Amino acid sequence: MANLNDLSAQKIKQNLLERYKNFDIKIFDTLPSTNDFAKELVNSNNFNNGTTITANEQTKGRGRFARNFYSPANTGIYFSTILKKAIPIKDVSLITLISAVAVCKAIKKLTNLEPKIKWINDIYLSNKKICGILVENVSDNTNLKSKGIVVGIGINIFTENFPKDIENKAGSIMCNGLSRNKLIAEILNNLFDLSEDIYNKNVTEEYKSLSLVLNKEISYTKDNKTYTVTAIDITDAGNLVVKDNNNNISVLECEEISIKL
Ligand code: BT5
Repeated sequence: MANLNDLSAQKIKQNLLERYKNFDIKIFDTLPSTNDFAKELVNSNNFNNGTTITANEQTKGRGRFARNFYSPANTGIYFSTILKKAIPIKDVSLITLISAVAVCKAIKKLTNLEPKIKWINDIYLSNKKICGILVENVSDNTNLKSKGIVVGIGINIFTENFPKDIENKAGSIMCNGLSRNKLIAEILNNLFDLSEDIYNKNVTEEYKSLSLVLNKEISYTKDNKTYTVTAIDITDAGNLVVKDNNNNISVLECEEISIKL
């Protein structure tokens, strides 16, 4: 089964573009959460642009809204990289769009598979979730701008036995010979290239072209009421525009949506 190379900072660096070769890549066998570790580094001002924390296993991997991200040893990729950028807090959500595009492009390049994005932060392959992204901001002392943005990415590569509650939803890339080191490097190359200009409208277009939800019926719950609507657009701010049966338009910012696959 798994043809996973051992995680290695040196091998990740070998596959980074020349301009990113000075990134500090830290590898751990096990951590509670690479995002927690990275946020501590930002809080203590102990980081550079591109400082990246990778763990072979996470014991408390996190998703949005304090949900768990299952992160068993050896069969996946769990890492957090820090963008040292001062951007307005309201624009931090754009980094989620960029990260999703970066992951899809890297997987396509190394495996020729074509993953899709389920708005806003999940990557799917063959209708199964293979990756989740958690972007967290640490603000500077003005509280208006970011000091460091932590981009956490978890990808199932050869994970086969998922816990009961996600066994119907989760999947893995399952591509023989895929190197974790190369995939991490390729994602970092894409992510840092794309984050040069977070307002680049081509990224939104690319995100839309990779969308699993556009023009599909989706449902979401708000204030204890469930709505079934059609997803019709994604704005440059990363919001999802939806339309109900009476052609009423609403804009979703971060609600969890579900889609029948
Ligand atoms: C996410 O949240 O999917 C974001 C996950 C980010 C994980 C990375 S790993 C490195 C870094 N360190 C961390 O601690 N986190 C980041 P969300 O959209 O809220 O989805 C969470 C939901 O996905 C769970 O409630 C489950 O239903 C499902 N899930 C959990 N583990 C999964 C897995 N391994 N594969 C697919 N789905 C999973």
